[in-house]
Amino acid sequence: MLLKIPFKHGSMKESDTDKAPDKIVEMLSKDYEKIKFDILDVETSQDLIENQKNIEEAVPSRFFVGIGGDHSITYSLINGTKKKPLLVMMDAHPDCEIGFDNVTHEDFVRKLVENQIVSGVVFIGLRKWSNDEMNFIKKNNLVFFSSYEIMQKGIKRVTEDLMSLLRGKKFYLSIDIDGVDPGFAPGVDWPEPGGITSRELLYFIGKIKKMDGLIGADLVEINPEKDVNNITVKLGSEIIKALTKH
Ligand SMILES: [Mn+2]
Repeated sequence: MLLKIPFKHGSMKESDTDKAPDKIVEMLSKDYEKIKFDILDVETSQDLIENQKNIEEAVPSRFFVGIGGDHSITYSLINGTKKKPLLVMMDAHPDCEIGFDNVTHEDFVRKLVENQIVSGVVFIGLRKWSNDEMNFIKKNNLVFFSSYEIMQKGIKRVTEDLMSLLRGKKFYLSIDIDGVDPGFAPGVDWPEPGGITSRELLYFIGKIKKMDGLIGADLVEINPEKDVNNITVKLGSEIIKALTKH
């Protein structure tokens, strides 16, 4: 089941990530594989509290994939599962900043940990963080595989290491498209050079998807207005296919 969540007000600057769900679903409908998806349009609101409530209530008990929108929606999606999973997050940034009252795409991971909505966090592909964020990661024993470590060990080895860490656990997979190198995914608001390739990401998802503990997933932060030749939207549609493949 796909949940379209065109919400962008968890972003700290003007953004067009709200246009991504329609673009990705349109791309999927043109795909020669002609896969049929069960799609739910989640009603979004500029009232942040109401918006969170709408997302939480839309979360089904079976496996789902949320399509954002900015990364703040992950907070409500995980809260809506009521399963306190481990969060596995592909991202260039850890999104653990301090200092916002509302849940934003810069601090939602800190809030997920502090409010005990997740049992822990494993970051994949990190390469840009502040001192506050790294202090928080260390203090809370959050695990991370930086993009540098992925280069050194190779995606296969890192995926195997992650899978042994996840065995027997309930987990949720969140994919911020900026975890991928902007050369492969240019349609983002915060490009960070030095990321993994789109091939590495699709390999990673293919392996992780087969694990029993995966309860839900999301794909966020694609900005179609900044895309080049639909590369990022197309990658987004391949990610959705990989996440929903049986
Ligand atoms: Mn993010």
